[in-house]
Amino acid sequence: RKEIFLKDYKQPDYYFDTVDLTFSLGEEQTVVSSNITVYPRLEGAAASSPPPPLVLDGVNLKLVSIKIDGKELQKEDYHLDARHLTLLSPPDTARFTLQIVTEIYPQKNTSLDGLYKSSGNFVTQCEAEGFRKITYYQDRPDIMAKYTCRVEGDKTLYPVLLSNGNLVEQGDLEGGKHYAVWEDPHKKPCYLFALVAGNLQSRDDSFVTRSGRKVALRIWTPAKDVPKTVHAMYTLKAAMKWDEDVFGLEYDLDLFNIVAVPDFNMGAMENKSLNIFNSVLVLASPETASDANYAAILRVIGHEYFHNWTGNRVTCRDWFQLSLKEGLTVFRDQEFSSDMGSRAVQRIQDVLTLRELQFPQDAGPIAHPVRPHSYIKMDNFYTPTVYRKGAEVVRMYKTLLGSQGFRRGMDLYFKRHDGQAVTCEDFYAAMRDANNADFANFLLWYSQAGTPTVKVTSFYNSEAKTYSLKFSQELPPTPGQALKEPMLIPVAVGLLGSNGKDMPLTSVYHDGMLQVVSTDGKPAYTTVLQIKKKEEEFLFSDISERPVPSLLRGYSAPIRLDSDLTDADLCFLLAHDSDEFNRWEAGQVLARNMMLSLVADFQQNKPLALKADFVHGVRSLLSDGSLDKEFIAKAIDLPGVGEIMDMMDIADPDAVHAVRSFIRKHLATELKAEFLKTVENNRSSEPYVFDHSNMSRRSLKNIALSYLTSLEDAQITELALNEYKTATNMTDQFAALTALVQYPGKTRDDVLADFYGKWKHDFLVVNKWFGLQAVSDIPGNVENVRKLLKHPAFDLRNPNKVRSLIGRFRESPVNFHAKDGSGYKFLGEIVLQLDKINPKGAARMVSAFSRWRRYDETRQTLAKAQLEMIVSTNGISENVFEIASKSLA
Ligand code: HT7
Ligand code: ZN
Repeated sequence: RKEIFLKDYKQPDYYFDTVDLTFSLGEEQTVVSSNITVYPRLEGAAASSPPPPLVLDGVNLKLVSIKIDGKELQKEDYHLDARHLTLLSPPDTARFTLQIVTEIYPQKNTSLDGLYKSSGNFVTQCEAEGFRKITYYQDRPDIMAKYTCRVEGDKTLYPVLLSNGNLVEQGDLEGGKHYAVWEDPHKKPCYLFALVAGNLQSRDDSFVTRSGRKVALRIWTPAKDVPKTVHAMYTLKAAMKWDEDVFGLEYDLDLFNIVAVPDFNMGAMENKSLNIFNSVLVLASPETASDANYAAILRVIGHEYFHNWTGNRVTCRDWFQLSLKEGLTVFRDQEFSSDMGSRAVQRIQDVLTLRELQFPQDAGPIAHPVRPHSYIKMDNFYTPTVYRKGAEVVRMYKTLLGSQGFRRGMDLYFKRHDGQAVTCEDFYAAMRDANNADFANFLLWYSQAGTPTVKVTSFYNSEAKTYSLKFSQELPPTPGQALKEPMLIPVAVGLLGSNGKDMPLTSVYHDGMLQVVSTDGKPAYTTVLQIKKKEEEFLFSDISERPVPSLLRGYSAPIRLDSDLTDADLCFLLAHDSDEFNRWEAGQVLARNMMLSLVADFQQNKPLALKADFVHGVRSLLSDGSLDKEFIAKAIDLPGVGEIMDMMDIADPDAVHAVRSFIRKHLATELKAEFLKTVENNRSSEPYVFDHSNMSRRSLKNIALSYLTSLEDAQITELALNEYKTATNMTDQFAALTALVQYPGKTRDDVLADFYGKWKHDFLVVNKWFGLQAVSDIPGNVENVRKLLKHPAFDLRNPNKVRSLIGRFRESPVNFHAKDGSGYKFLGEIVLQLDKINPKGAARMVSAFSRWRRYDETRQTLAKAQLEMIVSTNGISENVFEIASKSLA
C-alpha cells in the first residue's frame, strides 16, 4: 500500500491538449476509444533524451489497443500492470497523438466510481480518481485539456445522452442505436468529465446572465420525479444570481444540466455543466421532504454551482490542495444560505456541525491538516477537516480583511489564475497582495492539524479605566506533529456595559503600540484582535465600568475558547449580547457546564437536580416574542451527547445519555404549559412554504413537541398522534413520528408501521424511516437494526440506505457503544460486507471506531478487537485499511 506525499509533487513530463472520447455503451461491456494530443513539458535543449516514459493510470480496464500517431504499439513498447500503462519510448516530437481503446464493465461496477449503472441509467463519477476506471489517462488535476465526447447507445433504453459542454451533433445509428456529440470549450481536468445516458426527463427553465446571455437550465430525473424539482430549479437560479451579485461571477456556457441519481457515494458532483446529484439533494415536495431536506438542497445546489468558478475555472494543482476548492466553496455555500435565510441561525448551524464532525476528527488518530501531508487513498480525505475547517480558514480571511478586502482578494485570485491548476499558497498570496496585508503565520492553518485552545483572562482597572484581555494559545499534538507553532487567530470582541449595550471602542494598546479601532471618527462596537503569538495582551482604554466581554463574536476562528466568564456573565450575555451567535453560545456554555457537572453526579450515584436558573432561562427564551423562533429552537436545544463526551477525559455515553434525558424530561415537566402553548401557537393549516419565517415556526413547534413527549404521558401521546395524523407536510409529520417513537410500546410500533405503509413507494422517505429506527436509543436496538438489514427495501449497494441504517446506528450512544460490544461487532461485520461492494462507503463507516481510545477500558478492548479483525482480514480495500490502521496506530 503506497503512501503519497505532498512533498513529492512533481510537474508532469507530458501535458494533454485535446481529448476526444467515444463511448459505445453496451449491455455486457462498454467500449471506450480515446484520442489524445500529447505534448512534452520540456522541449528542445531543455528536454531529456531519450524522452521520459509516459505513465498512464488505469484500473479494472481491458486494454484493446494502443496507437501512437496512428501506429499500433507492440508488446515491447509498453508495460502494463494492474494500475498503470507505461509507454516506454514516446516519440521525440513536439506533439503526438495517442489512441487507446479499452473495454469496461459498468454493469458490474458497484463502487459507484468511474462509469456505472444506477437504476438502469449510465452515470459517471470521476473525482477524485475515477477516470482511470474509464480509460488509461494521466489521472491528476493538473492535466487540463479540451474534451469532445461522442456517446453511442440504444435509443429506447437510453433516449437521453449527455456529457459536458455543448451538444454539437446528434443522430440515429443502425440497430436501434443513436449518438450525441458534446464539445466542452473549457479546459478541464479529467475529474470533471461526466457522461449520463438514460431514460430521463427534464424540467426546463432559463436564466439571463447580467451580461444578457440566456442560459438553458435543465434538471433531469425519471419522469415521475420531475414535479419534485421545483425547489431545485428555484435554488439554481437563485445561486446564479447570488454569485453575480456577491462575487461578480457569471456562468460561462449556454447550458447547465443537473441529473439526479439514486445511487451516489456523496452529495453531488460539480462536473463542468453537467452536475450529477444524489437524488436526495434534488427531489423535494412538501409531502415528502422536510425543511432540513429543502435547506440541504439549497446548500448543495448552490455549492456545486459555485464550483464552476471555485474548482472548475480555477482548479487544484494536486489533491493535497483539495481545500482550495472545497473549503472555499463550502464558505460560499454557507454565505449563500445565510443570505437566503437567517445569518445568525446559519452560523449557529454551521458551528454546530463543525463541532460535531470536525472537532472529534481533529482530536483523534485520523487528525490531519486542512492540507494533508500524505494519503493512501484520496477518497478518504473528503473530510470535515478539508471541507468545514477549510471553510473556517476562508472565513478568517474575510474576518481579517473585511468584506471589501476579501472581495479584492477573490478578484485578484481569478485574474491571476483563471484556467489554471493552483495551490493554497496562490489563494493566500492573492488575498495578501490585493490588500497589502500582513499575514504572518496564517498559512500554518493549512499545515497544522488540531483545534487550538485559546485561554482568555480579563482584568478591569477602575482607576485607569482600562480593560485588559490576556490571550494564550495552545495547539495540541496530533499524529506526526508533536510540536506546533502559534498561528494568527482573529478574535472578534465587543464589550457590554451594565445596561446590556455594546460599549464604544476607540483604541486598544497592544505590543507597545496604540491602535485606533474607530473608523471615520466613529467608535467601533466590535473589533477584531489578532492573536499572533503564544501569549498576547490587549488593553482597551476609556472603559467607564467593568464590562462583560463578548469574545469570539460570530465564532471568528475555529478554536476552543476557554474564558474566565462566570455563570452570571454568561446569563447576561444570553440576555443582552448584540451578537446573536454569542447570545446562543452563552446559553450553550451554561448548558455544557451544567451537563458536565450532572454527569459527574450521575457517575457518583448522586441524585440529579436541575438548577432553577436554568429552567427559568429556558422559560424566558420560550416567551420572548422579540426573538427569531428558529433562534429560540436552537437556544433551547441541549448540546448533543457527542459534544459533551468530547469534553470528558473518559467519554461515558451511558452517563451523558442519562443526563441529557433527565434534563429534557425535567424541563418538560416544569415547562409543560409553556411547551403546550408553543405547540398550539405555532400550528398552521396554511399550505407549506419554505421560507425562514415558516421554517422557524415549524422548528419551534416541533422541538416543543419533542420535549413534551419525553413525559411519556397519555394525553401528550394523544396530542402527538394528532399532530402526526393531521400534518400536511413531511416536516411536521416526521417530527411527530420522531417524538412518538422515543419509547418502546404499541404506539411506537403502530405509528412506524403506519408511516411505512404510507410511504413505501418513495425510497427517500423510506430512508428516513430506516434512519429513525437505526438511531434509536431503545436498549438492544442492534437486533432491530439487524432485522432491518433484511428488509426488502434495504440494499447494501445503495449508499443512502447504508447511511440511513448503518450510519445513523453509529450515532446512538446507547446501542453503538453498548457495553456488551454488540454494536461494535455489528459495525465490524457490516464494514467487511460493504467493503466488497463499495470500499469508499465502507471506509466512511469504519471511521466511527477511530475514537475508541476515548472510552473506558472495556469499550476500548471491544472496539480495538473489531479494528484488529478488520485490518487482519485478507483482501480488504486500501480505503478501509487506511482508516482502520491509522485508528489503531
Ligand atoms: N467535489 C465533489 C466530491 C465528490 C466525491 C469525492 C469522492 C467520491 C465521490 C464523490 N462524489 C463527489 C463533491 C463536492 O464537494 O462538491
Ligand atoms: Zn465541493
